[in-house]
Amino acid sequence: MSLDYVKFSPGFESFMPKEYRDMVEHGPFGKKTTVSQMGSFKEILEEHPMCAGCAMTLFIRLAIVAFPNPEDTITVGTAGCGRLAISQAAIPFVYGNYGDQNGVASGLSRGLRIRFGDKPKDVVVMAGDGGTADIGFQQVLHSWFRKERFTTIMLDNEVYGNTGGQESGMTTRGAVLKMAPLGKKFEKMDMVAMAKIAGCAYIATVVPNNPRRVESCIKKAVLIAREVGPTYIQAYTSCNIEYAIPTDQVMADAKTVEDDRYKFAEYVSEDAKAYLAERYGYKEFIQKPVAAVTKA
Ligand SMILES: Cc1ncc(C[n+]2csc(CCOP(=O)(O)OP(=O)(O)O)c2C)c(N)n1
Ligand code: SF4
Repeated sequence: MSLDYVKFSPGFESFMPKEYRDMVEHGPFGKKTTVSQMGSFKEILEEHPMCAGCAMTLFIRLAIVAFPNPEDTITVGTAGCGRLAISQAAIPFVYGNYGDQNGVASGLSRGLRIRFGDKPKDVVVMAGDGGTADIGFQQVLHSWFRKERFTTIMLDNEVYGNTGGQESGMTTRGAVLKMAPLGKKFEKMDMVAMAKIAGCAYIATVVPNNPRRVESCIKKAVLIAREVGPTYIQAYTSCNIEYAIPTDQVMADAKTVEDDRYKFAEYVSEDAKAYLAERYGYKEFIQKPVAAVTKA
């Protein structure tokens, strides 16, 4: 997509559905909108068929608001709950076989660079923990080792939510689920450590409670992936159905889990810091001049 598509063909404005007119007139395309303005503009994702109170949906909504150039962004997903929401968004979504999202995104990202040259077209993968750490694991890891320049977001609800509660590699040890009644026997996989080993230029762990933080992580990850290297965000997005979290407790649960074992952490490579400072003016990464050492 591009801004050329997000407008009316001459003479057709009055014939377009209201939803479409709202999107053209009040949507975020070509503007700088932030999570703090939510409620005052037409969002790219407004309706979805996911369970009431699902934290994954809130995270996906925040992530899409945070895309630096939504009109030039393509999302890639796979089987799992998340795609039910992502596919409702008014930006392109590519959906392949279960687990092949990072392979698809690799080809897409390379193809877009050949086709559009210097004009950034951002590719963002959003997939569940099963799709990322289990079934798609090999493709995820290899895309990172190959230094494919796109963002991978794991929607980590620590279970196969869409198929009724099987354990995943990201389920914590001992967790009892509908289809893991004896409790998980192995540790939660350390995908952050693997992302570091594989050379991701930006890695963050977040929960959806802090929208500004989510926004900041997504923006950095997408910008860095344009030129520096692969980026990875791991988001705790609880499944209130499979973990029996009352809907009014979903955010409280996220806070407890964040304090306990899902602390916010961010890794930015030195190349990525320099890039964000020089290209996008990130003050926190501007190198301070080293004070001259004077000999006595
Ligand atoms: C090749 C293949 N195997 C199995 C499935 C069935 N399937 C659909 S979603 C899913 C699990 C999804 O779990 P996860 O990736 O953690 O996402 P969540 O639903 O929890 O968001 C499975 C096994 C499938 N669609 N395709
Ligand atoms: S099953 Fe779980 S992850 Fe899937 S939509 Fe429902 S609450 Fe969200």
